[in-house]
Amino acid sequence: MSYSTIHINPISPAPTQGSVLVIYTGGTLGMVYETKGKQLVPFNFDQIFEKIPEISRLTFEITFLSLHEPIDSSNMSPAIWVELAGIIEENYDAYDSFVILHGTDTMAYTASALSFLLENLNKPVILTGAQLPIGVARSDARENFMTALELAAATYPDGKPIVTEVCIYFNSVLLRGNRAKKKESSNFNAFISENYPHLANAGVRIDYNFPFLKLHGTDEKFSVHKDLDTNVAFLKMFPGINQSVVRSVLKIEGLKGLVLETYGSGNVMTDNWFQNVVSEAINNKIVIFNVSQCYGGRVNQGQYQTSKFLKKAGVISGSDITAEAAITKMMYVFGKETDKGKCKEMLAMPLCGEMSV
Ligand code: ASN
Repeated sequence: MSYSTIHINPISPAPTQGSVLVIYTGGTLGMVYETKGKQLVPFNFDQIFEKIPEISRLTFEITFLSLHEPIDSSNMSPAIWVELAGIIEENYDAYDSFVILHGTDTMAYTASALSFLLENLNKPVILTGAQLPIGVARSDARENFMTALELAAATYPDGKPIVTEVCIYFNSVLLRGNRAKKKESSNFNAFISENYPHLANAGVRIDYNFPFLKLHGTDEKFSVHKDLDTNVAFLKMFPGINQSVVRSVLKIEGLKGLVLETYGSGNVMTDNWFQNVVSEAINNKIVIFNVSQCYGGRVNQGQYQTSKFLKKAGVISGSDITAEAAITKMMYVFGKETDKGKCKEMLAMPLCGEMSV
């Protein structure tokens, strides 16, 4: 894939403080209304700079890089996640921080995937986007983008970055990327993080929630994992789900892992047929990860009778992980490990702050 780049040197008389690489993937932020087809489509990223000229007033160096073909994030894929991780790897030493402009629809999946792929990350990777295109008068693009840049460039007095993890910045809040969920498509507050506090609130000042930020890591070398295994699936429980649906999903050829979206604190129906299908699947080496349909709270297998058998059968508790982090974690774990026992161990413990135990 080829990329286009634009460098922006600050016009401010203040000395430059650091460098940010902005990677443009598409999304509403950079879309225009195509009158012929009456639809929103991504446009070329060099027009973004024209729309936010105040970027040149920032006191750090910004370099723009765009995917050759910007996409609506509904077309996001594991191949592009690996590509994004590769871009960060290639540019890791040359830049102090990274901002990814991304559509909101799958931003939480991308943030989760990158949090696993970017191993021993010690620099900010901040995803942002918008609910309204940048050219629209009431667009949220300008504020989201400008503040994401400021957050990415923020350092402690010793020059170390304040943020050293993959985050989403949107509508005044900075969230841990693998704890975020898109919950809103009409209002500007698109993302929530029910099970982990905001990392920062951007009002007149930017207030960091220091106890909850990932600490600057050890000196272990930054590396990028590039193999994601997509032999995974979701199965969402609902009253009335029938045997053939459950059986068909668990019989998918090559299936290695299933994220079972359960009720409340990890509960499911206790019908014999359901218990048998789950046990058979586990005997056939399919890993089942129990994730709640609730946005807040956590899975506690065994708290109710309706989750006891899952624990007994060997279903892994997802604790308070989001569905987005759970499915991408499975792709990562199966791409990294072939031993099913090790995969289960990795799923059950937090790898980069995605769940509490
Ligand atoms: N469909 C758009 C996208 O995810 C939605 C947005 O960015 N607000 O690319």
